[in-house]
Amino acid sequence: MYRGKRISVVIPCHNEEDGIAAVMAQMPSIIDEVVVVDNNSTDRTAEIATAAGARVVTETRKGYGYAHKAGYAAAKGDIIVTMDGDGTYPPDSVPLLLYVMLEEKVDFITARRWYSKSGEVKSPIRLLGNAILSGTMMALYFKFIIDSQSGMWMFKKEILPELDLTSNGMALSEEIKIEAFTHPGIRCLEMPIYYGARIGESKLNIWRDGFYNLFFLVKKRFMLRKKQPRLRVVEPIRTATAEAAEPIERRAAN
Ligand SMILES: Nc1nc2c(ncn2[C@@H]2O[C@H](COP(=O)(O)OP(=O)(O)O)[C@@H](O)[C@H]2O)c(=O)[nH]1
Ligand SMILES: [Mg+2]
Repeated sequence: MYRGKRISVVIPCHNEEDGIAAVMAQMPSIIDEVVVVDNNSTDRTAEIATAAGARVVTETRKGYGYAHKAGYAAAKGDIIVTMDGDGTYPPDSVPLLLYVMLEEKVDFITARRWYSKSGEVKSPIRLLGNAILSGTMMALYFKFIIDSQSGMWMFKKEILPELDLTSNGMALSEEIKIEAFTHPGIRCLEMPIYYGARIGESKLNIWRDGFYNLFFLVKKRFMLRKKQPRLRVVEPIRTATAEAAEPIERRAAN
């Protein structure tokens, strides 16, 4: 619980028995629940996650996007935070990101992998792939997001119905950022975080996922629907005479 908001962490996992316990061990106390989405694991991911205090939900349709969407549906919190089950994203940074989210009245924050505390450097091919994908996303959508492929973001659950998430695979990461950042009624921010060394093997198929994500960026550009500003509930101004006034709904100014 943080400032009256329940906080859920959603972690998609496909065979992360080595990483998930380490990630769980670092969860700060303000986290109300951790939802581990077991995506067709053949190892002890579910068992280890349960023992570490996570609620495990099963998604049998294989894919990062399927796993995320199952996790969002199961999460009970007011704010959902995502990260991988492999030790690369720091649970330690959740309190700071939450502080900024509530202080600045932001609805969606994506975490930019800034540099590794452990000194581990990403492979040149990953860095190049990331640069190409993020550059393409900026050019196509005119949004300044440096790390389009980050797996850590957080959002207020109330905005979920506004996000049109069509990807069932790795492209969900870029898609959710596009959907949020291009929405006129959703306030977004990218914030830097440290990242750590990966525990266990990467599940990414660099070439296949890389090219598919590039193709998806272009396809999505044509599919992107113009969205209306969000309906927000505006509290009435409390005066002595207007005590009993009902909340009124109106379209948000931005
Ligand atoms: N690639 C992939 N990852 C999945 C899938 N389902 C769940 N995951 C999890 O999603 C996270 C991201 O995958 P990962 O291998 O870490 O990709 P990377 O961070 O780009 O190296 C990990 O926690 C995976 O276990 C899936 O079908 N494909
Ligand atoms: Mg990862």
